[in-house]
Amino acid sequence: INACFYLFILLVLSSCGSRLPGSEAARPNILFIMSDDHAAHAISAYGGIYDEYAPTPNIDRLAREGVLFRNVFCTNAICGPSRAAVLTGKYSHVNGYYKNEGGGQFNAEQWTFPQALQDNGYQTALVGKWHLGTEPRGFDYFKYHNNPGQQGFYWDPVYNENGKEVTEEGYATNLTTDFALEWLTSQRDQDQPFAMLLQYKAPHRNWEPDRKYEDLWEETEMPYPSTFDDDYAGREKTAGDTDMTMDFFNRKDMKLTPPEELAGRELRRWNTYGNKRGQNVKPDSTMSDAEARRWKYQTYIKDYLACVKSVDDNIGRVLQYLDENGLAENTIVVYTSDQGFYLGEHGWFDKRFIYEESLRMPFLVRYPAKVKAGQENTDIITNVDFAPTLLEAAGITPPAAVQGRSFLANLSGKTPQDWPQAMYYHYYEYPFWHHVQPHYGIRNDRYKLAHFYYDIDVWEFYDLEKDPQELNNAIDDPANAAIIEDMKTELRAMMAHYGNDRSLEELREITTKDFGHVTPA
Ligand code: SGN
Ligand code: CA
Repeated sequence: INACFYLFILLVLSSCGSRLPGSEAARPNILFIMSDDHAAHAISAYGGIYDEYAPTPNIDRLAREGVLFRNVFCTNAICGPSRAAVLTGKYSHVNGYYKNEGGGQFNAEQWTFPQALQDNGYQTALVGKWHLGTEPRGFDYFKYHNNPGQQGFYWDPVYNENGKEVTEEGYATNLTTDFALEWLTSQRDQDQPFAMLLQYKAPHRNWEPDRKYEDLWEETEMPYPSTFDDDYAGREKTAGDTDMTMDFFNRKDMKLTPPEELAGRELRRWNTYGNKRGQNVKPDSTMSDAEARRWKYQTYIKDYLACVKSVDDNIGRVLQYLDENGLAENTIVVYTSDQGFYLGEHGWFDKRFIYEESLRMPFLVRYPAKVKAGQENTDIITNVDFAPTLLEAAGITPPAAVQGRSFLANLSGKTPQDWPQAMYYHYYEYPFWHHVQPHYGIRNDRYKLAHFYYDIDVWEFYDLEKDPQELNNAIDDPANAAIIEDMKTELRAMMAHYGNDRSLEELREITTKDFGHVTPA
């Protein structure tokens, strides 16, 4: 009887072991899913003009079962810099990775949150897009897109798998998920908590859908955003002078078929260089410019949303895997994207600007063990806050040099009294790609102030309550003078606080400088 009793006690203890606070087993798993260029307004849980055509039921499930964040913003809305900020919890001017083009390589010696998790007993893995040049550190396993430039291929992608180059056959979004699930199933140490970065190439340019989704909306005309025909009045030198309009889609983006006689170098040129400044790719020469513009938008948005559909399907696979393996309860699932994106708003594609569509990152968290389902949060949060938050959930204190702040309490509706009311933004890359002037700025819950400074000197101010689409630069409106003055002061204070109160001359040098290559460690 005694032996039976002890066995019984032992069984009870081991079965509730995973819930004992503070014990090793209670630490949550972390599944950080990040796609590339996925705008919040292309997720049905956020609401947008595409919801009825292209819903995202699996991402929406995270909103239903967790928290949807409305005001998560990117501190520098471009791929590599955003990823570096996420990993280090620090702004570009501190982590050193300012730009993609001429940005050099990420200094992999520096502190990152996956490294901290690994040092603290987590099993760590990275699958999919990395895009930082240097070899990832702090991962027990990695398999990342490794074609030149590390943007990743949609079809038959090349990966670096723990130092070995492999080409895999198939569609990247599906494959990346396969590899993630394989590692979760059979390669990790099941006795330790895991932290996985699952990072999709999709829906990045040039928006190649899976075969089964290629003709999904052939018969449909997708709706146009209300600012599609923006004439940039009052913003001629900023919004009005970019390489982000429909004119800058190339033939490959538009999936045009090359003439049969082309081969070799000619063929490659035809595909890639269809978008010299001002050149207008058209499917046939009889189309008017206005018709061509609409045709291009339709081609673009359908391909983009089809790529998103595969991302959503694959998130469904991952969530099902967690369900079937008893992992859902104690795993923190995050879904986000490296920045937002323009889906025809202001007549654009791409990102970079402090304006809403690219500034906002989708951000959803599900953590059933500790976080109530079905919440929405509107606190102003940025991508440097992710690292400290995930670490706090894992019971790890980040070093003081980390600039972000944990919003773990905010997940349960307990936003600290002194939570920041505004965020600081800074974009540096120019003129490639897309010709967006470097600028910095501040956004609070109602207003936005930005200074574009590279070869222009333009301030912009938007009252998001009166002008949510940011069509009216109200910098000279005397009614705003006092608010603008206050915000300039606050912006300067924030730049000093984060350690970026450099002169314009010094800032311009960052844009001009080719950071070259940091020798991989
Ligand atoms: C490529 C794209 C650009 C895109 C950058 C940055 N050109 O250079 O359109 O802005 O990536 O994207 S492409 O013709 O090669 O597709 S990011 O996601 O890495 O920031
Ligand atoms: Ca991106």
